[in-house]
Amino acid sequence: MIVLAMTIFACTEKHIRTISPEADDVIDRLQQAAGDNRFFFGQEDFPFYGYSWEYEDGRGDVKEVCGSHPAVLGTDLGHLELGDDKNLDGVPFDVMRQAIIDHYKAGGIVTISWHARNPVTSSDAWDVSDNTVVSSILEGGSHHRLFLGWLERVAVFLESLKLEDGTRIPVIFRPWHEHTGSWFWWGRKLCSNEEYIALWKMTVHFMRERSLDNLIMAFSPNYGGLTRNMYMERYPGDDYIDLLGLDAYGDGQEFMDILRNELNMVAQLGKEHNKPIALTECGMGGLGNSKWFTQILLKAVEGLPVTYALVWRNAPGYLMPMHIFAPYPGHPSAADFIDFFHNPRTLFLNEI
Ligand code: BMA
Repeated sequence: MIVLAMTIFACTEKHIRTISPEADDVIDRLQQAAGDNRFFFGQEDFPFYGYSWEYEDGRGDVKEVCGSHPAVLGTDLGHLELGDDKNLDGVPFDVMRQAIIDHYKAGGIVTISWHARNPVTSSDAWDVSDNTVVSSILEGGSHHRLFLGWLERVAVFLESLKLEDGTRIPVIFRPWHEHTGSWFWWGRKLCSNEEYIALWKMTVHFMRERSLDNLIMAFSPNYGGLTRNMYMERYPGDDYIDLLGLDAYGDGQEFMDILRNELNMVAQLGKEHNKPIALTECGMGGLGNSKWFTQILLKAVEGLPVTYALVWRNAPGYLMPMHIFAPYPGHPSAADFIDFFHNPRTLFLNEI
């Protein structure tokens, strides 16, 4: 009773957390995997392009290496806020919607991030030249109205992710990520703790007012020098967050030791708050270590209840030759990746 009274006190009725059975099922599947000492493998943008191809139905670098697509499809809404028909990496939103539907129908899990442009300077998400951006989009701020229009476009897209029978596809939605760093306009040095939390609450309330109960909200600080206090000081609260994440890029023993330490801390928090935990982004840019998957990633999560690990995108080589996070056929780490695929702990699309 006390808990219920506090929840109602914390938000108005239309803002109360409701979650669809399908979204609840995803949370259960995540927890179940961790309980079985397994985790889902994911990659950003894997159905859209790879190192040497773009937009060819059914293709995927990971699939061409090990025979299965990743279990988790990650993608990004950046530029949707502008009303564009393609995202910041050139993915048409119509193609994205169809890929999300197909992936969900095949049994996969979907996660979406949002590299929103800077609403004050009109530059990109990485424009950190102005530290009043978050305050100016909050209620009463000069750009609040503009920003509500951006949230509206995001809500319309998320609402459009449904099956023929109208069932909404559950999505692990991960806005305002890596806020413990200061490289996005919502980062640590760019706004106060209170402003950051208000941004989250405004985002979640907006989606709840649109009755979007298919969202599993993910919190994902960046790894490195994180104390428990730093992880939690901008936490919007258990009523706003459904999954505790960590973004971590790197290689080598020191990276692995720090990562294990911080994942341990996140695991402890996950237990205390009863939330699944995940490596919401990870990888080694350029994949220069041909054993990264078995010697770094597998070892970093060993014995920890990490529910999924998502590596970043394999950008087309002619655009960004070093922007590779999973092998393609012929890549030096392909053999190691096949071992990773066969490891009983990893879950790919063909196993679910
Ligand atoms: C970054 C890079 C960028 C990309 C962005 C959003 O880490 O991959 O090239 O635009 O993510 O996907």
